[in-house]
Amino acid sequence: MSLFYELIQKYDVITVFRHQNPDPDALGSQWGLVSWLKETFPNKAIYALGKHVGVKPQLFEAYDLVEDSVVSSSLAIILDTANAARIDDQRFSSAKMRLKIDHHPLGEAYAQHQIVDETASSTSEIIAGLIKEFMLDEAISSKAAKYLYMGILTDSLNFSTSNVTHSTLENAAYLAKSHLDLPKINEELYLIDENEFKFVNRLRNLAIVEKGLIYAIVTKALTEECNITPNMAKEHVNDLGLVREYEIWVLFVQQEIPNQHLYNGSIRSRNVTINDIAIKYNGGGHRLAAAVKNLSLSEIQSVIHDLKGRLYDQKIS
Ligand SMILES: [Mn+2]
Repeated sequence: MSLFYELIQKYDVITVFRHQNPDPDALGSQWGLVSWLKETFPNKAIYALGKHVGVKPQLFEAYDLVEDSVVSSSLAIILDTANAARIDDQRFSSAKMRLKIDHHPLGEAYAQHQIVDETASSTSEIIAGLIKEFMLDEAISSKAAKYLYMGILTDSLNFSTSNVTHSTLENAAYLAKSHLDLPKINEELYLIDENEFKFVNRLRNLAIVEKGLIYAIVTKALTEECNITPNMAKEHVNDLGLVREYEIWVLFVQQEIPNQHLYNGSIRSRNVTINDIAIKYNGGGHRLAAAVKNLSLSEIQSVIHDLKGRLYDQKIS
């Protein structure tokens, strides 16, 4: 019996957590797992936790309000989160038993059990694989499958990142068995509105290019002017990554915290490792896709300096 199945069997109350500022992989793996658990184990109490609103909240359900006593009696499954501090709802630590399921490297062991596959392109892919095995390839509901498929599609940038493997495609193919409307899912995820279109045009114009690196600093004034949130702005980092000459692309977005002027950043790279640099600036992530947090403008300049140094080292080695 697999660890996943064994733990689920054992607990009648299951709480499912994911990271703060959730992206579609965090939300897709959470809602995919929660929906499937509810359908498969109707006698168990299953809850989705975490109050942070992510991008495209309309594509997911509203979180559950859960009493402390429920959390402490539960099996907590924490998804897509490398370190404990980033879990959206710190009550996970009071759970009777904890299981971490993740694909981030260099993670922290905050649960008694973990299923971590650093080679997986998304957490949704890992969940789909676990469900596929449990279901012996029988299709699941289209509702659960759609959530997981959205997570796989977005974290793998439409099956284009270097960690996409035969198993990514097999798990996605398994989900597609549930009669998914694939073009509609793409529209729901990727069509942008006029405000975002206006923002992307501004972004391209304000970006600064230095050798093989392109970066943009997006102020609160700009997101307000374009009528979009900092989280929506952040999603456009890859609009800077389509140019052959730019090997690293970075988007810094000023946060909405009153009386503070700090920026969060998303760093992407085609080949050169960047997550070790991100760790130095309140961040972390995958080898080629990482994030940094709470930076001043002068710290931003030192991130850029470090990244340029990395590109330079690579060229001379
Ligand atoms: Mn992920």
